[in-house]
Amino acid sequence: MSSFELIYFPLPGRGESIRNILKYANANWEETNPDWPSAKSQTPFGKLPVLVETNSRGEKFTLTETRVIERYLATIFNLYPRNATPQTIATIDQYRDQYSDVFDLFVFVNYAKETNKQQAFDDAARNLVQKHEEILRKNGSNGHYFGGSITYVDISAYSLIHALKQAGFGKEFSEDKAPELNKLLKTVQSKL
Ligand SMILES: N[C@@H](CCC(=O)N[C@@H](CS)C(=O)NCC(=O)O)C(=O)O
Repeated sequence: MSSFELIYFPLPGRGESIRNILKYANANWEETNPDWPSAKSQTPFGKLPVLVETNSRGEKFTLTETRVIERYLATIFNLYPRNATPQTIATIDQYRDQYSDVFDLFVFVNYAKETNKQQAFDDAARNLVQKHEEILRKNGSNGHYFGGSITYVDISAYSLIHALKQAGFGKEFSEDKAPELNKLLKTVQSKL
């Protein structure tokens, strides 16, 4: 049985989906908030989050890149559908990656204070909501992206939308504009 250390800043950001996947999977994990930037040179690529897995023999496996970490955890904790085809896996990853476009723009506006990117954020968020509402409706309006149970994209979407709402960037994700996504938020929240 492995244990996990998530190294990240003490804020939702890119770490929240990893936290929630570990939490949902009932993993043995802890979080470390390093001194930054002094700890930067000790990370593999100078960026956070970093995940360190220690297996039962004490061997360590270190991984960085948010979405790669999410997919790795989804693979080992069965958060892809059972017997998923490569096409299903790619489709689920595709839904997840679309959030990155929106989240990167959020980072520019909220942290780098590039306010000229606000319009691009609003447009990307509106576009994502429109497309993803349709995907969720086609799956039966059951609060999941795929089938009738949680896959990791449900948890990632929940975590990222939650982080956007908390930071005051939730306008496009309101109940009236995004009823299906809000159903997903409630579904995931009830299972965490
Ligand atoms: N492509 C990377 C980007 C990671 C990233 O930009 N992390 C930020 C925090 S959210 C960071 O480490 N910033 C501190 C720095 O660059 O010194 C990922 O998705 O994980």
